[in-house]
Amino acid sequence: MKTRQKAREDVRPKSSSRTGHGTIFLTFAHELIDEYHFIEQSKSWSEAQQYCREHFTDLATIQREEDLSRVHIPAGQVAWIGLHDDPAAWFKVMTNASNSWRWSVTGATSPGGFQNWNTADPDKWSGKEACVIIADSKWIDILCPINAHCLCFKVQEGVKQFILVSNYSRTWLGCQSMCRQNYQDLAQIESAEENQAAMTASAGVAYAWIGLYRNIWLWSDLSNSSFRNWKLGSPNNMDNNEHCVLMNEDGLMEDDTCSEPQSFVCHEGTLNMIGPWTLLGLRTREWNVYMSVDASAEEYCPDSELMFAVKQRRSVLQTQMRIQTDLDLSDAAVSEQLLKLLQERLQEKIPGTDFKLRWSKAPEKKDSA
Ligand SMILES: [Ca+2]
Ligand SMILES: [Ca+2]
Repeated sequence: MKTRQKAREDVRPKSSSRTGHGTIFLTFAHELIDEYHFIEQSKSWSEAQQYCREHFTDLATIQREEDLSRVHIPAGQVAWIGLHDDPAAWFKVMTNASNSWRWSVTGATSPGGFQNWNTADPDKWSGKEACVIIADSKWIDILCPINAHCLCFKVQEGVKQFILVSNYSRTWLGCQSMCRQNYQDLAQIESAEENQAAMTASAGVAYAWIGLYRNIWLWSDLSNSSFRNWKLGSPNNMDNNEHCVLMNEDGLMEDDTCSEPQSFVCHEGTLNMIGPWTLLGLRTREWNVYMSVDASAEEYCPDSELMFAVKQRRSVLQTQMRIQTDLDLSDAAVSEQLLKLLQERLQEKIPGTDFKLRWSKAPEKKDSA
């Protein structure tokens, strides 16, 4: 705290420039920059997850291709990352996990949990099967881009009706689009009676798409990153037992057996923030802007960069900054211009972050310096 006080004094604006300054609060949210840590210890995927959650934020999430340059896996080695596809979420069950089965019409799983899987399914064969057909009443997961007949549904006078469109076959997405245009959606089947009706409607064909699908793979920190960088031939779900993802030195991903002991990559959300009373360089002939940051951060590093290091699970952090300026901030045009300048300056100082700035309420004038 002592060093912090010193840092604050060193860069505090001259008293003359503070005369008549108003103080306002600014709330900003921005994406944390992920720092990656390669851990050379042999652990199963779950053990690695636990380790990362204890020591850092979580197993690594890759948000975008640029992140790969900051993950340093030694040559010839592979390491677990946060991507996995736990069968407890989807194997013959309907759960609320985001990698579980859901219906096209609701985007949600069946509240009643009704399912009628074929004995051998869902097996995620080839590591890629994420859409469902009905074949003689049984449900089978297959590859979504395959062409099949479409079993649509609509609700008429409170009764669900299933409609098989004859002489027409498309991929799962193609059928979804056709069903949505002409009926309600691809078939949603939530009880034994409805399954019987769906079977009757599709009796003329060997199999037909129904509305069941899932987003296979889920990040350990529940991030919604859609970034995938599969190695050629991956995923392949060898022996129906590969539900966790390894990455190599080139950032290429493959699925493997979760219990296999491997090195791993953790990530840590880190925020670099400009410290107390740092002049942001917003200096014109007429005015200066200084800002301070409310010290809710866990750690303060009073080095020359005046950096906060914050460990945070969420990827968006909200912080309040106090702005001190002799500008008339009650003037909307002025405050808007200032916001824009601050945004540009922060983006310059902390590249790769996505700042969203907005003004919040102005508290009563208080000289806190
Ligand atoms: Ca299958
Ligand atoms: Ca594999």
